[in-house]
Amino acid sequence: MSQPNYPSSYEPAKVWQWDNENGGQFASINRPTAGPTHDKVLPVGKHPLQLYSLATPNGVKVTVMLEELLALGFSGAEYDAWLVSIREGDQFGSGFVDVNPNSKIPALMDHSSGAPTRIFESGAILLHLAEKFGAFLPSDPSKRPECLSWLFWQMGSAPYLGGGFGHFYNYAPFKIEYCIDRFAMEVKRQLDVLDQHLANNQYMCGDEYTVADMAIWPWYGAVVSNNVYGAAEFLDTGIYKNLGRWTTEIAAREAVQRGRMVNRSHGPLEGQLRERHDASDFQTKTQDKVEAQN
Ligand SMILES: N[C@@H](CCC(=O)N[C@@H](CS)C(=O)NCC(=O)O)C(=O)O
Repeated sequence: MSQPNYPSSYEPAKVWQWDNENGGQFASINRPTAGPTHDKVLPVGKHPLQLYSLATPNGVKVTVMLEELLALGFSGAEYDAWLVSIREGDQFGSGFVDVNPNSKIPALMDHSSGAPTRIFESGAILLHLAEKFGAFLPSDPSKRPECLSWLFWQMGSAPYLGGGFGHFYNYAPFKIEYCIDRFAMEVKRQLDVLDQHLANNQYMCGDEYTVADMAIWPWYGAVVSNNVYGAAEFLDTGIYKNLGRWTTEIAAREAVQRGRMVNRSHGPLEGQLRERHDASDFQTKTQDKVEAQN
């Protein structure tokens, strides 16, 4: 066997020091401390639910859920979606930090019951909405734990996909074989977990489409359809046939297609609805139309 390419010139210092120059393309937003960097009041719109987010996989989970709830006829799920530009550092504004002390999208304020309530972490937001509306989470005690298990599986697994594999394969300033090998191995294992499960289940929790699908699809569906990291070939995702079938099936849902557009500020202009304040915005406020008016 050939010897892997392990660079050995780096020796960790006794105590780690923050070198801002060393942060790769996220140097401007990454820092080793928490809390706000500047004062900024968050806008509040007219709907009960105020979402502060961006159309990354973590953000899309929530906009898909809200659009699915609205499609089912839950008018209480009407929402204003405000764009949080994480590359500009909006997540460190004082108002945003008040809603999420962890400074990450998505973050939700629920104004519908008494005092406004904050919810952060996409899993908590999905669960809050599922419980609030009694939808997309089985109530049957023999099914609910399975759904919660997959929901929390996503929360624990995706950081290896995004922060591990995606970072070192796509974003790191140079390729480190050890890191890419380690995380490619783990991601392929996760893809196989999903593929084997979906061989015998239409959705993550059997025949019912739930918050578990909404949490998992934006990440793992995106890898399979080559929408993140450009790694579908490298990971040979075509071999995961059941995962591919599920990915396509979910992508075809109208609410999913709408949810993907909300707070999107990249890609084709007609697919970007940077802010959403009304259902009609999908027809009138996509970025191609906004720019045509200017
Ligand atoms: N576990 C969190 C992860 C959220 C997260 O990592 N959000 C990213 C975008 S996908 C973010 O806001 N990053 C900004 C930063 O790290 O400063 C969740 O599921 O909500």
